[in-house]
Amino acid sequence: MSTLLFPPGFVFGTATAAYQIEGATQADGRGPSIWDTFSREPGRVLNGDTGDTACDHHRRWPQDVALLRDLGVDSYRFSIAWPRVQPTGSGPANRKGLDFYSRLVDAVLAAGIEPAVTLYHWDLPQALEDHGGWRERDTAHRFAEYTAIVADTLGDRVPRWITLNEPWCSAFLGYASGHHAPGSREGTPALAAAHHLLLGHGLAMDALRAVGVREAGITLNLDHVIPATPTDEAAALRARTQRNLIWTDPLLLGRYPLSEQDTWQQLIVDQTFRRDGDLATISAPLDFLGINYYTPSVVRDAPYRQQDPALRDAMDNRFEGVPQPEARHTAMDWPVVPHTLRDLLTDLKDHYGDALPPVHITENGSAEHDTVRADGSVDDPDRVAYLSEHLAAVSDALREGVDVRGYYVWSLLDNFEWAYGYDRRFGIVHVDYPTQRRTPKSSYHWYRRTIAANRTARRAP
Ligand code: IFM
Repeated sequence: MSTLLFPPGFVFGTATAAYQIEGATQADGRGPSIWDTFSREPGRVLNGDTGDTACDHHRRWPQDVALLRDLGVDSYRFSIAWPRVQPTGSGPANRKGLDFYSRLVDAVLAAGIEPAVTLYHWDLPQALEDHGGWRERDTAHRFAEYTAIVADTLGDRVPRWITLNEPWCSAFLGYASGHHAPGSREGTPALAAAHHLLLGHGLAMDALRAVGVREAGITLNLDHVIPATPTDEAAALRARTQRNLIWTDPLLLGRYPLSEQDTWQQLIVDQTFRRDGDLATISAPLDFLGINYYTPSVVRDAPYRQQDPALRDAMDNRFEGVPQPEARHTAMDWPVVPHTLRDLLTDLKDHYGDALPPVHITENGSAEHDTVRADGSVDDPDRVAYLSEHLAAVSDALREGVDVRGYYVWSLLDNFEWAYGYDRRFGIVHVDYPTQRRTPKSSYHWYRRTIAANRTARRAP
Protein backbone atom coordinates (compact mmCIF):
# COMPACT_ATOMS: atom_id res chain seq x y z
CA MET A 1 0.00 0.00 0.00
CA SER A 2 3.03 2.28 0.31
CA THR A 3 2.65 3.64 -3.23
CA LEU A 4 -0.89 4.86 -2.62
CA LEU A 5 -1.45 8.57 -2.27
CA PHE A 6 -3.83 9.85 0.38
CA PRO A 7 -3.52 13.44 1.56
CA PRO A 8 -3.63 14.53 5.22
CA GLY A 9 -7.17 14.33 6.52
CA PHE A 10 -8.31 11.76 3.94
CA VAL A 11 -11.33 10.00 5.44
CA PHE A 12 -11.53 6.21 5.57
CA GLY A 13 -15.03 5.02 6.34
CA THR A 14 -17.64 2.37 5.94
CA ALA A 15 -21.37 2.62 5.31
CA THR A 16 -24.76 1.06 5.98
CA ALA A 17 -28.41 2.07 5.51
CA ALA A 18 -31.36 1.94 7.88
CA TYR A 19 -33.76 -0.46 6.17
CA GLN A 20 -30.92 -2.79 5.24
CA ILE A 21 -29.68 -3.37 8.80
CA GLU A 22 -32.02 -2.09 11.50
CA GLY A 23 -34.98 -4.50 11.61
CA ALA A 24 -37.45 -3.51 14.37
CA THR A 25 -39.78 -2.11 11.76
CA GLN A 26 -42.55 -1.61 14.30
CA ALA A 27 -40.51 -0.47 17.28
CA ASP A 28 -41.05 2.85 19.06
CA GLY A 29 -43.83 4.06 16.80
CA ARG A 30 -42.05 3.66 13.45
CA GLY A 31 -44.51 3.92 10.58
CA PRO A 32 -44.48 1.69 7.49
CA SER A 33 -42.21 2.57 4.59
CA ILE A 34 -42.56 1.75 0.91
CA TRP A 35 -40.05 -1.06 1.39
CA ASP A 36 -42.18 -2.69 4.09
CA THR A 37 -45.06 -2.70 1.62
CA PHE A 38 -43.06 -3.69 -1.45
CA SER A 39 -41.17 -6.53 0.20
CA ARG A 40 -44.48 -8.10 1.23
CA GLU A 41 -45.75 -8.20 -2.34
CA PRO A 42 -45.22 -11.68 -3.79
CA GLY A 43 -42.37 -11.91 -6.29
CA ARG A 44 -40.81 -8.52 -5.53
CA VAL A 45 -37.88 -9.64 -3.35
CA LEU A 46 -35.88 -12.84 -3.75
CA ASN A 47 -37.05 -15.57 -1.37
CA GLY A 48 -39.76 -13.25 -0.04
CA ASP A 49 -37.23 -11.60 2.28
CA THR A 50 -38.16 -8.43 4.17
CA GLY A 51 -36.30 -5.96 6.39
CA ASP A 52 -38.36 -6.96 9.44
CA THR A 53 -35.33 -8.32 11.31
CA ALA A 54 -32.39 -7.62 8.98
CA CYS A 55 -29.22 -7.42 11.14
CA ASP A 56 -31.20 -6.55 14.26
CA HIS A 57 -29.03 -3.45 14.45
CA HIS A 58 -31.77 -1.52 16.25
CA ARG A 59 -30.98 -3.67 19.31
CA ARG A 60 -27.40 -4.75 18.57
CA TRP A 61 -25.95 -1.35 17.64
CA PRO A 62 -23.48 -1.23 20.58
CA GLN A 63 -21.81 -4.35 19.17
CA ASP A 64 -21.72 -2.80 15.70
CA VAL A 65 -20.17 0.40 17.02
CA ALA A 66 -17.51 -1.75 18.72
CA LEU A 67 -16.76 -3.36 15.35
CA LEU A 68 -16.37 0.12 13.85
CA ARG A 69 -14.04 1.22 16.63
CA ASP A 70 -11.84 -1.85 16.23
CA LEU A 71 -11.79 -1.33 12.47
CA GLY A 72 -10.29 2.11 13.03
CA VAL A 73 -12.43 4.03 10.54
CA ASP A 74 -12.47 7.82 10.63
CA SER A 75 -16.14 8.04 9.69
CA TYR A 76 -19.27 5.90 9.76
CA ARG A 77 -21.99 6.61 7.22
CA PHE A 78 -25.48 5.43 8.16
CA SER A 79 -28.96 6.52 7.23
CA ILE A 80 -31.92 7.75 9.23
CA ALA A 81 -35.26 6.07 8.64
CA TRP A 82 -37.74 8.84 7.86
CA PRO A 83 -40.68 6.70 9.13
CA ARG A 84 -39.01 6.42 12.54
CA VAL A 85 -38.86 10.20 12.78
CA GLN A 86 -42.21 11.01 11.15
CA PRO A 87 -44.27 7.81 10.99
CA THR A 88 -46.59 9.21 8.30
CA GLY A 89 -44.03 11.49 6.64
CA SER A 90 -45.34 14.75 8.05
CA GLY A 91 -46.27 16.36 11.34
CA PRO A 92 -44.49 16.37 14.70
CA ALA A 93 -41.37 14.37 15.42
CA ASN A 94 -41.60 10.95 17.01
CA ARG A 95 -39.16 11.49 19.89
CA LYS A 96 -38.48 7.80 20.46
CA GLY A 97 -37.47 7.41 16.83
CA LEU A 98 -35.09 10.36 17.03
CA ASP A 99 -33.68 9.21 20.37
CA PHE A 100 -32.42 6.00 18.77
CA TYR A 101 -30.27 8.00 16.35
CA SER A 102 -29.21 10.42 19.06
CA ARG A 103 -27.83 7.54 21.13
CA LEU A 104 -26.15 6.05 18.08
CA VAL A 105 -24.48 9.35 17.20
CA ASP A 106 -23.19 9.75 20.76
CA ALA A 107 -21.77 6.22 20.76
CA VAL A 108 -20.10 6.69 17.38
CA LEU A 109 -18.53 9.94 18.57
CA ALA A 110 -17.43 8.30 21.82
CA ALA A 111 -15.66 5.66 19.70
CA GLY A 112 -13.64 8.47 18.10
CA ILE A 113 -15.50 8.19 14.78
CA GLU A 114 -17.21 10.98 12.84
CA PRO A 115 -20.83 10.19 11.96
CA ALA A 116 -21.93 10.87 8.37
CA VAL A 117 -25.71 10.88 8.12
CA THR A 118 -27.75 10.08 5.02
CA LEU A 119 -31.24 11.51 5.36
CA TYR A 120 -32.93 9.44 2.68
CA HIS A 121 -31.83 5.94 1.68
CA TRP A 122 -35.07 4.89 -0.04
CA ASP A 123 -37.44 4.21 2.89
CA LEU A 124 -40.18 6.71 2.04
CA PRO A 125 -43.05 6.72 4.56
CA GLN A 126 -45.84 4.72 2.94
CA ALA A 127 -48.35 7.46 3.77
CA LEU A 128 -46.50 9.82 1.40
CA GLU A 129 -46.48 7.22 -1.36
CA ASP A 130 -50.23 6.91 -0.87
CA HIS A 131 -50.39 10.58 -1.89
CA GLY A 132 -48.23 10.04 -4.99
CA GLY A 133 -44.77 9.76 -3.45
CA TRP A 134 -41.92 11.45 -5.32
CA ARG A 135 -44.17 12.03 -8.35
CA GLU A 136 -45.67 14.83 -6.24
CA ARG A 137 -44.00 18.15 -5.53
CA ASP A 138 -45.34 18.14 -1.99
CA THR A 139 -43.01 15.23 -1.10
CA ALA A 140 -40.01 17.53 -1.67
CA HIS A 141 -41.43 19.96 0.89
CA ARG A 142 -42.18 17.14 3.33
CA PHE A 143 -38.55 15.98 2.95
CA ALA A 144 -37.28 19.45 3.84
CA GLU A 145 -39.55 19.51 6.89
CA TYR A 146 -38.22 16.13 8.02
CA THR A 147 -34.64 17.28 7.40
CA ALA A 148 -35.19 20.34 9.59
CA ILE A 149 -36.42 18.10 12.43
CA VAL A 150 -33.41 15.78 12.22
CA ALA A 151 -30.90 18.61 11.79
CA ASP A 152 -32.36 20.41 14.77
CA THR A 153 -31.63 17.37 16.95
CA LEU A 154 -28.36 16.08 15.48
CA GLY A 155 -26.94 19.09 13.64
CA ASP A 156 -24.56 20.06 16.42
CA ARG A 157 -23.01 16.59 16.61
CA VAL A 158 -22.98 15.29 13.03
CA PRO A 159 -20.34 16.93 10.83
CA ARG A 160 -21.22 15.39 7.44
CA TRP A 161 -24.71 15.27 5.93
CA ILE A 162 -25.95 13.58 2.78
CA THR A 163 -29.44 14.56 1.66
CA LEU A 164 -30.28 11.72 -0.74
CA ASN A 165 -28.66 8.41 -1.54
CA GLU A 166 -28.72 7.50 -5.25
CA PRO A 167 -31.82 9.37 -6.42
CA TRP A 168 -31.43 7.51 -9.75
CA CYS A 169 -32.57 4.36 -7.95
CA SER A 170 -35.48 6.13 -6.27
CA ALA A 171 -36.73 7.68 -9.53
CA PHE A 172 -35.89 5.06 -12.14
CA LEU A 173 -35.86 1.72 -10.30
CA GLY A 174 -38.81 2.89 -8.19
CA TYR A 175 -41.03 4.49 -10.82
CA ALA A 176 -39.72 3.33 -14.25
CA SER A 177 -38.40 -0.26 -14.16
CA GLY A 178 -40.34 -1.19 -11.02
CA HIS A 179 -37.46 -3.22 -9.59
CA HIS A 180 -37.48 -1.21 -6.37
CA ALA A 181 -40.24 0.16 -4.16
CA PRO A 182 -42.86 1.33 -4.91
CA GLY A 183 -42.49 -0.87 -7.99
CA SER A 184 -44.25 1.03 -10.76
CA ARG A 185 -43.41 1.33 -14.46
CA GLU A 186 -44.07 4.83 -15.69
CA GLY A 187 -42.80 7.41 -18.15
CA THR A 188 -43.19 11.13 -17.45
CA PRO A 189 -44.12 10.59 -13.76
CA ALA A 190 -40.70 8.98 -13.22
CA LEU A 191 -39.08 12.12 -14.67
CA ALA A 192 -41.24 14.22 -12.36
CA ALA A 193 -39.99 12.04 -9.49
CA ALA A 194 -36.38 12.76 -10.53
CA HIS A 195 -37.10 16.50 -10.47
CA HIS A 196 -38.87 16.37 -7.12
CA LEU A 197 -35.99 14.39 -5.61
CA LEU A 198 -33.59 17.09 -6.79
CA LEU A 199 -35.90 19.79 -5.47
CA GLY A 200 -36.18 17.96 -2.15
CA HIS A 201 -32.38 17.85 -2.01
CA GLY A 202 -32.15 21.62 -2.61
CA LEU A 203 -34.77 22.43 0.01
CA ALA A 204 -33.07 20.06 2.47
CA MET A 205 -29.74 21.83 1.86
CA ASP A 206 -31.45 25.08 2.93
CA ALA A 207 -32.65 23.35 6.12
CA LEU A 208 -29.15 22.03 6.84
CA ARG A 209 -27.59 25.44 6.20
CA ALA A 210 -30.12 27.01 8.57
CA VAL A 211 -28.63 25.09 11.49
CA GLY A 212 -25.05 25.58 10.29
CA VAL A 213 -23.91 22.00 9.75
CA ARG A 214 -20.24 21.64 8.84
CA GLU A 215 -20.61 19.83 5.48
CA ALA A 216 -23.61 18.97 3.35
CA GLY A 217 -23.93 17.25 0.00
CA ILE A 218 -25.70 14.55 -1.97
CA THR A 219 -24.72 11.04 -3.04
CA LEU A 220 -25.16 9.89 -6.66
CA ASN A 221 -24.48 6.47 -8.12
CA LEU A 222 -22.68 7.62 -11.23
CA ASP A 223 -21.92 5.28 -14.09
CA HIS A 224 -18.83 5.16 -16.25
CA VAL A 225 -20.48 4.59 -19.63
CA ILE A 226 -18.39 3.25 -22.53
CA PRO A 227 -19.78 3.02 -26.08
CA ALA A 228 -19.38 -0.50 -27.49
CA THR A 229 -18.20 0.93 -30.84
CA PRO A 230 -17.68 4.46 -32.18
CA THR A 231 -21.13 4.25 -33.80
CA ASP A 232 -22.68 3.83 -30.34
CA GLU A 233 -21.66 7.32 -29.13
CA ALA A 234 -25.22 8.67 -29.35
CA ALA A 235 -26.54 5.68 -27.41
CA ALA A 236 -23.80 6.22 -24.81
CA LEU A 237 -24.85 9.84 -24.44
CA ARG A 238 -28.44 8.75 -23.82
CA ALA A 239 -27.18 6.31 -21.20
CA ARG A 240 -25.04 9.02 -19.58
CA THR A 241 -27.98 11.38 -19.61
CA GLN A 242 -30.25 8.94 -17.82
CA ARG A 243 -27.61 7.72 -15.35
CA ASN A 244 -25.53 10.83 -14.68
CA LEU A 245 -26.32 14.09 -16.45
CA ILE A 246 -29.94 14.42 -15.34
CA TRP A 247 -28.47 14.69 -11.82
CA THR A 248 -25.08 16.32 -12.22
CA ASP A 249 -26.08 19.07 -14.68
CA PRO A 250 -28.90 20.52 -12.54
CA LEU A 251 -26.84 20.14 -9.34
CA LEU A 252 -23.55 21.53 -10.63
CA LEU A 253 -24.59 23.77 -13.54
CA GLY A 254 -28.15 24.76 -12.66
CA ARG A 255 -29.62 23.43 -15.93
CA TYR A 256 -30.94 20.21 -17.38
CA PRO A 257 -28.82 18.64 -20.16
CA LEU A 258 -29.79 19.34 -23.77
CA SER A 259 -29.38 15.61 -24.41
CA GLU A 260 -32.53 14.94 -22.38
CA GLN A 261 -34.56 15.74 -25.51
CA ASP A 262 -33.07 12.87 -27.50
CA THR A 263 -33.10 10.60 -24.44
CA TRP A 264 -36.75 11.00 -23.47
CA GLN A 265 -38.35 12.54 -26.56
CA GLN A 266 -42.16 12.55 -26.06
CA LEU A 267 -41.82 11.78 -22.33
CA ILE A 268 -40.16 15.13 -21.67
CA VAL A 269 -42.53 17.33 -23.71
CA ASP A 270 -44.69 18.06 -20.66
CA GLN A 271 -42.37 19.81 -18.17
CA THR A 272 -45.00 21.46 -16.03
CA PHE A 273 -43.53 19.77 -12.97
CA ARG A 274 -40.46 22.03 -13.36
CA ARG A 275 -41.13 25.52 -12.02
CA ASP A 276 -39.26 28.83 -12.18
CA GLY A 277 -36.70 29.04 -9.42
CA ASP A 278 -36.38 25.28 -8.91
CA LEU A 279 -32.99 25.04 -10.59
CA ALA A 280 -31.60 27.82 -8.39
CA THR A 281 -32.68 25.82 -5.34
CA ILE A 282 -31.28 22.58 -6.76
CA SER A 283 -27.91 24.06 -7.67
CA ALA A 284 -27.12 25.67 -4.31
CA PRO A 285 -23.39 25.03 -3.61
CA LEU A 286 -22.45 21.59 -2.30
CA ASP A 287 -19.65 21.09 0.19
CA PHE A 288 -18.99 17.72 -1.43
CA LEU A 289 -20.39 15.37 -4.02
CA GLY A 290 -20.82 11.80 -2.78
CA ILE A 291 -20.24 9.17 -5.45
CA ASN A 292 -21.16 5.51 -5.12
CA TYR A 293 -19.29 3.38 -7.60
CA TYR A 294 -19.36 -0.34 -8.34
CA THR A 295 -19.07 -1.19 -12.04
CA PRO A 296 -18.94 0.39 -15.52
CA SER A 297 -21.41 -0.04 -18.39
CA VAL A 298 -20.64 -0.79 -22.01
CA VAL A 299 -23.64 0.16 -24.14
CA ARG A 300 -24.81 0.04 -27.74
CA ASP A 301 -27.65 1.44 -29.76
CA ALA A 302 -30.95 -0.46 -29.51
CA PRO A 303 -34.55 0.02 -30.65
CA TYR A 304 -37.27 1.13 -28.25
CA ARG A 305 -38.53 -1.81 -26.24
CA GLN A 306 -42.03 -0.33 -26.42
CA GLN A 307 -43.11 1.18 -29.74
CA ASP A 308 -46.12 3.06 -28.35
CA PRO A 309 -44.78 6.18 -26.53
CA ALA A 310 -47.82 6.18 -24.29
CA LEU A 311 -46.73 2.80 -22.89
CA ARG A 312 -43.01 3.60 -22.69
CA ASP A 313 -41.30 3.79 -19.28
CA ALA A 314 -38.58 6.36 -18.55
CA MET A 315 -35.80 3.75 -18.87
CA ASP A 316 -36.72 2.89 -22.46
CA ASN A 317 -34.02 5.10 -24.01
CA ARG A 318 -32.74 3.20 -27.08
CA PHE A 319 -29.59 1.75 -25.55
CA GLU A 320 -28.73 -1.61 -24.04
CA GLY A 321 -25.89 -3.03 -22.02
CA VAL A 322 -23.25 -5.18 -23.69
CA PRO A 323 -21.65 -8.10 -21.80
CA GLN A 324 -18.08 -7.61 -20.56
CA PRO A 325 -16.82 -11.22 -20.63
CA GLU A 326 -13.19 -10.27 -20.12
CA ALA A 327 -13.88 -8.98 -16.61
CA ARG A 328 -14.39 -11.00 -13.45
CA HIS A 329 -17.99 -10.68 -12.27
CA THR A 330 -19.13 -10.36 -8.65
CA ALA A 331 -22.04 -12.25 -7.09
CA MET A 332 -24.26 -9.42 -8.38
CA ASP A 333 -22.97 -10.35 -11.85
CA TRP A 334 -21.33 -6.93 -12.02
CA PRO A 335 -18.08 -6.71 -14.04
CA VAL A 336 -15.03 -5.66 -12.00
CA VAL A 337 -13.01 -2.98 -13.84
CA PRO A 338 -11.35 -0.89 -11.14
CA HIS A 339 -9.55 1.67 -13.35
CA THR A 340 -12.97 2.91 -14.51
CA LEU A 341 -13.42 4.53 -11.09
CA ARG A 342 -10.36 6.68 -11.81
CA ASP A 343 -11.68 7.34 -15.34
CA LEU A 344 -15.08 8.41 -14.00
CA LEU A 345 -13.44 10.82 -11.57
CA THR A 346 -11.02 12.35 -14.07
CA ASP A 347 -13.82 12.67 -16.67
CA LEU A 348 -15.95 14.50 -14.11
CA LYS A 349 -13.12 16.89 -13.38
CA ASP A 350 -12.47 17.50 -17.08
CA HIS A 351 -16.18 18.03 -17.77
CA TYR A 352 -17.19 20.20 -14.80
CA GLY A 353 -13.89 21.88 -13.92
CA ASP A 354 -14.27 24.24 -10.97
CA ALA A 355 -17.98 23.44 -10.73
CA LEU A 356 -17.06 20.00 -9.35
CA PRO A 357 -16.91 20.18 -5.55
CA PRO A 358 -14.65 17.92 -3.48
CA VAL A 359 -15.68 14.30 -3.81
CA HIS A 360 -16.28 11.54 -1.29
CA ILE A 361 -16.58 7.98 -2.55
CA THR A 362 -19.51 7.25 -0.26
CA GLU A 363 -19.85 3.60 -1.35
CA ASN A 364 -17.68 1.01 -3.04
CA GLY A 365 -17.70 -2.72 -2.43
CA SER A 366 -18.60 -6.12 -3.79
CA ALA A 367 -20.99 -8.96 -3.15
CA GLU A 368 -19.13 -12.25 -3.22
CA HIS A 369 -20.01 -15.91 -2.70
CA ASP A 370 -18.62 -16.05 0.83
CA THR A 371 -18.26 -19.35 2.64
CA VAL A 372 -17.87 -19.86 6.35
CA ARG A 373 -15.00 -22.24 7.07
CA ALA A 374 -15.13 -25.05 9.62
CA ASP A 375 -13.33 -22.85 12.16
CA GLY A 376 -15.99 -20.12 11.68
CA SER A 377 -13.76 -17.72 9.77
CA VAL A 378 -14.65 -16.15 6.42
CA ASP A 379 -11.87 -15.68 3.88
CA ASP A 380 -12.94 -13.36 1.02
CA PRO A 381 -9.89 -12.74 -1.20
CA ASP A 382 -12.03 -11.56 -4.14
CA ARG A 383 -13.52 -8.79 -2.03
CA VAL A 384 -10.06 -7.82 -0.74
CA ALA A 385 -8.83 -7.62 -4.35
CA TYR A 386 -11.89 -5.60 -5.39
CA LEU A 387 -11.48 -3.10 -2.56
CA SER A 388 -7.71 -2.71 -2.83
CA GLU A 389 -7.86 -2.20 -6.60
CA HIS A 390 -10.63 0.40 -6.31
CA LEU A 391 -8.78 2.18 -3.53
CA ALA A 392 -5.74 2.25 -5.83
CA ALA A 393 -7.98 3.82 -8.52
CA VAL A 394 -8.95 6.54 -6.02
CA SER A 395 -5.29 7.13 -5.29
CA ASP A 396 -4.63 7.40 -9.05
CA ALA A 397 -7.43 9.96 -9.39
CA LEU A 398 -5.88 11.98 -6.57
CA ARG A 399 -2.56 11.88 -8.36
CA GLU A 400 -4.32 13.24 -11.45
CA GLY A 401 -5.64 16.16 -9.48
CA VAL A 402 -9.17 15.11 -8.52
CA ASP A 403 -10.02 16.41 -5.05
CA VAL A 404 -11.17 13.18 -3.39
CA ARG A 405 -11.59 13.60 0.35
CA GLY A 406 -12.80 10.19 1.49
CA TYR A 407 -13.63 6.56 0.72
CA TYR A 408 -16.35 4.47 2.38
CA VAL A 409 -16.52 0.70 2.00
CA TRP A 410 -19.97 -0.69 1.31
CA SER A 411 -20.78 -2.30 3.64
CA LEU A 412 -19.87 -2.82 7.29
CA LEU A 413 -22.31 -5.74 7.56
CA ASP A 414 -23.92 -8.26 5.25
CA ASN A 415 -27.45 -6.93 4.97
CA PHE A 416 -30.78 -6.76 3.12
CA GLU A 417 -29.72 -6.20 -0.49
CA TRP A 418 -33.06 -4.79 -1.69
CA ALA A 419 -34.66 -6.92 -4.44
CA TYR A 420 -32.00 -9.62 -3.77
CA GLY A 421 -32.92 -9.91 -0.09
CA TYR A 422 -30.29 -11.62 2.05
CA ASP A 423 -28.97 -13.65 -0.86
CA ARG A 424 -26.21 -11.20 -1.76
CA ARG A 425 -23.53 -10.34 0.80
CA PHE A 426 -21.59 -7.05 0.61
CA GLY A 427 -20.34 -6.95 4.20
CA ILE A 428 -16.78 -6.94 5.45
CA VAL A 429 -18.41 -8.46 8.53
CA HIS A 430 -20.33 -11.69 7.98
CA VAL A 431 -23.78 -11.90 9.57
CA ASP A 432 -25.22 -15.31 10.38
CA TYR A 433 -28.87 -14.29 10.19
CA PRO A 434 -30.40 -17.10 12.36
CA THR A 435 -28.06 -16.32 15.28
CA GLN A 436 -27.12 -12.74 14.31
CA ARG A 437 -23.50 -13.65 15.03
CA ARG A 438 -21.07 -11.15 13.50
CA THR A 439 -17.74 -12.48 12.13
CA PRO A 440 -15.21 -10.05 10.65
CA LYS A 441 -14.10 -11.40 7.25
CA SER A 442 -10.53 -11.22 5.99
CA SER A 443 -11.56 -8.04 4.11
CA TYR A 444 -12.31 -6.40 7.49
CA HIS A 445 -8.81 -7.28 8.71
CA TRP A 446 -7.32 -6.09 5.41
CA TYR A 447 -9.18 -2.76 5.66
CA ARG A 448 -8.08 -2.34 9.27
CA ARG A 449 -4.43 -2.79 8.28
CA THR A 450 -4.83 -0.52 5.26
CA ILE A 451 -6.32 2.28 7.32
CA ALA A 452 -3.61 1.94 9.95
CA ALA A 453 -0.81 1.97 7.34
CA ASN A 454 -2.15 4.98 5.51
CA ARG A 455 -3.00 6.87 8.64
CA THR A 456 0.66 6.69 9.67
CA ALA A 457 1.70 7.77 6.22
CA ARG A 458 -0.59 10.74 6.01
CA ARG A 459 0.20 11.99 9.49
CA ALA A 460 3.94 11.81 8.94
CA PRO A 461 5.63 15.25 8.87
O1 IFM B 1 -26.89 -2.02 -1.09
C1 IFM B 1 -26.83 -0.98 -2.01
C2 IFM B 1 -26.97 0.35 -1.29
O2 IFM B 1 -28.13 0.43 -0.55
C3 IFM B 1 -26.99 1.47 -2.30
N1 IFM B 1 -25.88 1.39 -3.20
C4 IFM B 1 -25.62 0.12 -3.83
C5 IFM B 1 -25.55 -0.98 -2.78
C6 IFM B 1 -25.26 -2.32 -3.46
O3 IFM B 1 -26.24 -2.64 -4.38
